[in-house]
Amino acid sequence: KNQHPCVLWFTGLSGSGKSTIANALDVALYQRGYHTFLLDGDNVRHGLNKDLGFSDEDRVENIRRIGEMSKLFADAGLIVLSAFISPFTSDRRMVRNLMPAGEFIEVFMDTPIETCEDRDPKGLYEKARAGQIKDFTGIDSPYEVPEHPEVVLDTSSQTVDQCVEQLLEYLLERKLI
Ligand code: GGZ
Repeated sequence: KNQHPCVLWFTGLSGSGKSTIANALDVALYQRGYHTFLLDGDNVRHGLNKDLGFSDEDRVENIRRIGEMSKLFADAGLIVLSAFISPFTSDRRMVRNLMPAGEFIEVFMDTPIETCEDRDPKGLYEKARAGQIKDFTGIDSPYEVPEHPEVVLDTSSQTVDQCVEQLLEYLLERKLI
């Protein structure tokens, strides 16, 4: 199956649906015969980046390494799906600039923080509110909203299937798949 390498960069708050949508898109692309690679906290923060925490400095280094790694997998010809909060505009721009024009697709998960906090699948918002976790994104650590994302999704008003459909349409329109 013909495909053009690219990086789909999912950014948004904890609980905004980044991993869920990236995983669902990964499955949808696989079923259509495309070759993909998914990077998320589960396979990166527990391995390569387990020396990093959640200070601003460590987040910058986290995203720098993931950006370089995403580029390597794209160089291998894959459609790369990277799902990290990536709260800083400057870091997202740095990764964008690693890639040829049109091959970095910023996917902003614009799910309201109230929804993310209601979901709170790991109870992290509750702990952050109680002061048991410091530097939690959206509570006492910033999230800089993307200014020109290629795709905007909101999992409080769109189903997983609708989000996947929107992403597939984007990839088809741009002739990446
Ligand atoms: C934000 C945190 C924190 C703090 C632990 N702030 O929802 P999750 O649990 O499964 O995903 C979050 C993940 C964020 O890691 P990233 O590598 O995506 O962050 S960044 O891009 O900012 O480097 C959350 C969990 O780690 N987590 N502590 N203080 N999220």
